[in-house]
Amino acid sequence: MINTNKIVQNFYNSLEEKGYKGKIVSGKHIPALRQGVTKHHDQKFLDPEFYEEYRSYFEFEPNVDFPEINSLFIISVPQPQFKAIFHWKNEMIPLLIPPTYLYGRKLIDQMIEFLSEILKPNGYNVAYAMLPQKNLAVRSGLAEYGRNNITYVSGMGSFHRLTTLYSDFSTDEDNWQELQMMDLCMECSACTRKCPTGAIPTDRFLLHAERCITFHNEHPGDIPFPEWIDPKGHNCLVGCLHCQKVCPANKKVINWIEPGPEFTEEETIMILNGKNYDDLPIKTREKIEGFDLVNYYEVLARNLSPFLKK
Ligand code: B12
Ligand code: SF4
Ligand code: SF4
Repeated sequence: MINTNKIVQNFYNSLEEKGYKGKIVSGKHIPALRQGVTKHHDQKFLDPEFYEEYRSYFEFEPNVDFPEINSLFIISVPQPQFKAIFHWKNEMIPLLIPPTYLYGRKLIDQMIEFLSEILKPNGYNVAYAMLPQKNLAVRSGLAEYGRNNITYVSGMGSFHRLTTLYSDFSTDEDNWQELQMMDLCMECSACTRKCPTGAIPTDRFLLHAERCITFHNEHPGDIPFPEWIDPKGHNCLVGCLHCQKVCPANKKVINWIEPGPEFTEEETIMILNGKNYDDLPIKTREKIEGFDLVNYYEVLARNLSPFLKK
């Protein structure tokens, strides 16, 4: 007879040992997670282009190798910023890469392994879930929303990566609560004021995602930035840190910066000229692969250009 309480306890103990945090939610809430997104679409609160682009990020009727999804495990892992350096015209141009951009796939694999080690010996299965993770994290009580629409986990601020896993493991444990904004936000609007594009609204909670710099600098590299973005607003190689840097809830993590890749002037020129990735020298490719930046290679030329003097 399998003792499910012992398995749940083992999950929480293992999280603590590793410095992670997590929660378990019943699989029955998947339709509510879907509704959390579609209701904003139905009310026309989501930009249509944004909605079309991102709906494929979610799988609300997942295909898994086991008969039933009984539980969702959501795990949060602390994440640093990385500093990339580009040599250009005898100057060093440092550019931050915000938390969660690097080593994403590696972390997902680690999370699958982490949970499998707990559940598999007891005969349960684990699969990667594509669900709206901030909503799930806040519903589960693992995180709270900031006014900037990013989630905050106690002790990690917003510098963490969320991973959700499905399982056929069944337990009475079901953490599900109302959406929650941090108390700190009640008396604060620093992020709203700092956002260079007005993406964080003053008249509603939901972000104007189509105005967020991240939406535009993650787009394929052949799509130029819209003219309404002030070039001075760009602040990262990819993504944007303005609303996280200014946030008092990030005081403890804001200086956590790890060294990222450093590109010689010759390499910077190749990147700016849009050289095909496969035609880059092997040393440059190794550097990009070593930092898990391959998926972002094609946005680098466009994203770098506002920072380099002509
Ligand atoms: C689409 C997407 C984007 C889009 C849109 C962002 C957005 N806010 O929706 C773009 C490209 C702009 C983007 C940007 C960023 N993203 Co993003 N993104 C996603 C993705 C794929 C889905 C997010 C989503 O569900 N959007 C749909 C909207 C409707 O959901 P929501 O934002 O949770 O909105 C809910 C609230 O508004 C709530 N609500 C409505 N009214 C009210 C009122 C109150 C009072 C309250 C409390 C709540 C509330 O209801 C909404 C829906 O349920 C997730 C990965 C995933 N699978 O979850 C990553 C993810 C959310 N992104 C992430 C990150 C890191 C970022 C950036 C910080 C990247 C950067 N710049 O460094 C920025 C942050 C921008 C911002 N201020 O939000 C992380 C979040 C980490 C964290 N700490 O929360 C995720 C989880 C990826 C990951 N695995 O690490 N992202
Ligand atoms: S800057 Fe202020 S309002 Fe914005 S998320 Fe942080 S605490 Fe909340
Ligand atoms: S990531 Fe940048 S552009 Fe997007 S909401 Fe935050 S400050 Fe605004």
